[in-house]
Amino acid sequence: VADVVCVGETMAVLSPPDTGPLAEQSLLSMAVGGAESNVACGLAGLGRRAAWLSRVGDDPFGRRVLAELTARGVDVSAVETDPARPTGVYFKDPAPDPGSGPGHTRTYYYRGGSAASAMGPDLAHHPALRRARIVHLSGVAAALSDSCARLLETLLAGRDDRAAPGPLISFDVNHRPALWRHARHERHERHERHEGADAARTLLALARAADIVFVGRDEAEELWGTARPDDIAELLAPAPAVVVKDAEHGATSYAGGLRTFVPSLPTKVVEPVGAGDAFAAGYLTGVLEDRDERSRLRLGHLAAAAALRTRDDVPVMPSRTETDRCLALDEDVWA
Ligand code: KDG
Repeated sequence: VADVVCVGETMAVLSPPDTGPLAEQSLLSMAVGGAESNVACGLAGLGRRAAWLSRVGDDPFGRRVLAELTARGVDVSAVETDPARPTGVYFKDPAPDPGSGPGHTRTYYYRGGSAASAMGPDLAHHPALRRARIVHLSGVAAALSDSCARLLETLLAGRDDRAAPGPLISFDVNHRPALWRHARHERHERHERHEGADAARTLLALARAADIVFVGRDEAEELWGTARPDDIAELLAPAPAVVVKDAEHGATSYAGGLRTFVPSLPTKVVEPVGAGDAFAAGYLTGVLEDRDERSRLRLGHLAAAAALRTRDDVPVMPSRTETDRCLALDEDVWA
């Protein structure tokens, strides 16, 4: 039985082997990435039992996704293969603008009508979810399709009664403007009203209903016009634990009436994609291990630093000997 079940879409990732612009490449390498399965891989890499629940196409990309996640120790036994829809694919452009340095990777998605976008509210009753200690979701899935948005709503409904039995729901806001633009465009084409595809409103409602919320200070500002971590926590307050991440500065958690800030680790940034997911994996490892807030945030930063140092969406996690050593450090030598 998995400690954490992560639900969302995972794609084949095609990216250039160096940092040149995508338009000038002739060879691309293939890897695997998806916000929620990145978290599952991070958890498995830190020694926790993680499963990924989703759908893939009956194609080489779907097979690659399943093989790679399995190799990283993630349980994919509940994943459904769709004979009619493809696995999503995305491309990375490391140098979208002339002179852009590391940290400016742009992504191009080819995932409309994918097998995972056909997930729907019925999946909320999957037995794997009932047995988990934590179910991890993200705002990416809410933008994929109406049925995926309804799946998230169904999974988060009922959390109004926080004392009700069942897994904790962890939610990473993960705002992807390109996906929301696409969702609005699709509705416009179908002559439907647009409200359901409004990122600010949808992501706020989902985040407030969760038990643990991860949000970047930048995305909170973009979505809700709120940039102060204290104000963001207040906005999301019905959620018992809110973690506001502020890039290279640090992360603040608001939980149990306590506010805890832990600075980020200074790290050379090779590519930022996947750092937020690694952070969530580290923090959730701390939750599963019943550690205090400071240790949860430190585990988050340690995992995120590993992701920042690699070009892959999913890094090799630090060893538990290394994390134990860092958790024991005094405040003044931590960062
Ligand atoms: O957080 C990293 C993810 O963004 C990446 O792996 C791909 O899931 C992905 C997405 O939708 O952007």
